[in-house]
Order: sequence, then C-alpha cells, then structure tokens
Amino acid sequence: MAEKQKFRSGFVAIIGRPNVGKSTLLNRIVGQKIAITSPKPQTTRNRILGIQNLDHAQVLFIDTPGIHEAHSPLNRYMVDQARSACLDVDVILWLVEADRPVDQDPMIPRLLEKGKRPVLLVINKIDTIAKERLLPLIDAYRKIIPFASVIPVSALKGDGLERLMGEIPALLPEGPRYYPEDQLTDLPERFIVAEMIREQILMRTKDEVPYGVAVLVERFEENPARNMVGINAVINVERDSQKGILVGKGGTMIRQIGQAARQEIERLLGVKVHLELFVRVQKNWTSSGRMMKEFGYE
Ligand SMILES: Nc1nc2c(ncn2[C@@H]2O[C@H](COP(=O)(O)OP(=O)(O)OP(=O)(O)O)[C@@H](O)[C@H]2O)c(=O)[nH]1
Ligand SMILES: [Mg+2]
Repeated sequence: MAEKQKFRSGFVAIIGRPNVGKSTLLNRIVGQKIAITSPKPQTTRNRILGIQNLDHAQVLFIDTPGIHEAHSPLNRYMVDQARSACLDVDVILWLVEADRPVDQDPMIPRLLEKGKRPVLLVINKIDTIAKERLLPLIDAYRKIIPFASVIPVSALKGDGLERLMGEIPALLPEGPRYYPEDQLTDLPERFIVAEMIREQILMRTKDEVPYGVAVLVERFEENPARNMVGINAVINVERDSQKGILVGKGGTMIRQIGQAARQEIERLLGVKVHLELFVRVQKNWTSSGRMMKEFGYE
C-alpha cells in the first residue's frame, strides 16, 4: 500500500533584476492579480505574499522588488526588502530574462550564495526568443552558481509553469497549512487598492513621475446596504510639476486614472466602488524616512 503523501509547506522567494517578470509570475501561480505589473522597472516596492494551495502542499511565494544599484532611501528600502526575503525562505527562484545576455553583476549570485538555500534558475520570457538561443544561455548561467534546476518559462503565456510548480513542493519541509485554503495573500485590501491606483499611474506617466508617487488610501468605507464601497485615496508626489502632470489639462489625466483604477478595484472587491482621488505634494518624500514610513515603506 502506498504511504500517505506527507503535507509540505514553506516559503519561496522570487528575486531578480527589475522588470524581469517576477510579479507577472506570482499572479500566474496564484491565479489572481495580487501584485501590480508594468513595463517600467521598479514597479514592486514591497514584499508581496502569494499563496498557492495544493492538495499535498501550501507554497508561500514572496514576490520582491527588483534588485538594483540603489541610491535613494526609497530604493534602498526596496532592495533591502528583496535581500532580506532571501534569508529566511526554503527555496529561491532567481528569475532572469531569456532575451538578455547573462547578467555579469555579482550582486545577485553573492546574495544567493549567502542564503544556502536551493536555487531554481527560472528563465522567463521564452516567448520572445528563438528556441536555439536557450541552451547556450543555460550553459552560461550554470557557470555562475549551482542550481537545483533550470526552468525556462513564459510567465505571460504560461509555458513551463507546470514543470516549475511540479518541482517546488519536494524542496519544501514537512509542515502545516499555515493559511486557510481560500486565502491567496495576507495583504490588506487597502494596500492592493493603493497599488492598483499606482499601477494606472505607472501606465500613463513617464520619466521621473512614476518613481515619485506614493498612494495612500485614507478612507475605505463599506456600505453593505447599497453593496458598494467608498474609497478616498491620496496620490503623493514629490514636486508641483508632477502634480500638474497627474491632474492633467482640466483634470483629464486624474479622471482617466480614477476610472481605470475603479474598474480594477471593482473586479477585485466584487462590488461597486466610488473612488475619489486627491493629488498632494510632499516635497522630496522619497528621501525622507519619516514620510516613507507614513506611506508604508518602513
Ligand atoms: N513577453 C513577455 N513579457 C513578459 C513576461 N513576463 C512578464 N513580462 C512583461 O515584463 C514586464 C515586467 O513585468 P513585471 O511582472 O512587472 O516585472 P517585475 O520583475 O515584477 O518588475 P519589478 O517589480 O519592477 O522588479 C511587463 O510588461 C510584463 O508584461 C513573459 O513571459 N513574456
Ligand atoms: Mg514586480
């Protein structure tokens, strides 16, 4: 008679350079949009937990900000989030892009060697390259550090994910189901709402504007009788010029952001949403520890 399969659980960090597709992968795995994504680097600023519930395992994925040379306090905070995530997890997924040469920067390999955890190299965006370019790339990466596995995927299209998912549970320790089976994250709804507003700003602005924005939900009021939620959020920017851009001519930009964000939030919450946005200038907040803390980057 077959022995009953042991239940396994543990943490898996998803790390890599900015923009390689970490958050896209997390959303794919969990099957719901938890983390915002964008074509711009440095989209994710916090650690984001995504829970995958299987019959025989519960895998706790941690999406992290992209690792980069950080100069401002906000950027240092972001990189710290990623670094510390590597220290107390059971498995690390190092995500790289198939359409780029091997990253020669030793920052990530050094971090991985420190962690002493099994590392899976996940080569993402294979939908963008010809198949024959893959093998030389894998060989080149294998020269950097040893990997438990190398798995080519397309987080966008879903290719290779079954293999990736199949390999992870065996690398986790025996353990309990830490979260109820229907829970997909530990993030408060307010946080995800603020992120969805920031995502719309990332999609519509350029240059330094996306990097100078912090969104804070100040009111989140459920009205069950009318089956709706009222939300007030403040978009904090660093400079008057950024406020001008976000408000737009006659308020067109802020209206567009609000409309698009509201639709996303309604999908998330499953109820009608009344969303009001305010733009406020908080001079140079990305350099102020006090203001960063206030905006949730502590
Ligand atoms: N073609 C292609 N594009 C992808 C794939 N995965 C992600 N992308 C795109 O890559 C861009 C960055 O994706 P994100 O998931 O935001 O990347 P990230 O690594 O979380 O970025 P940061 O949070 O800034 O570190 C987005 O435009 C995604 O649509 C993929 O498999 N194929
Ligand atoms: Mg991200």
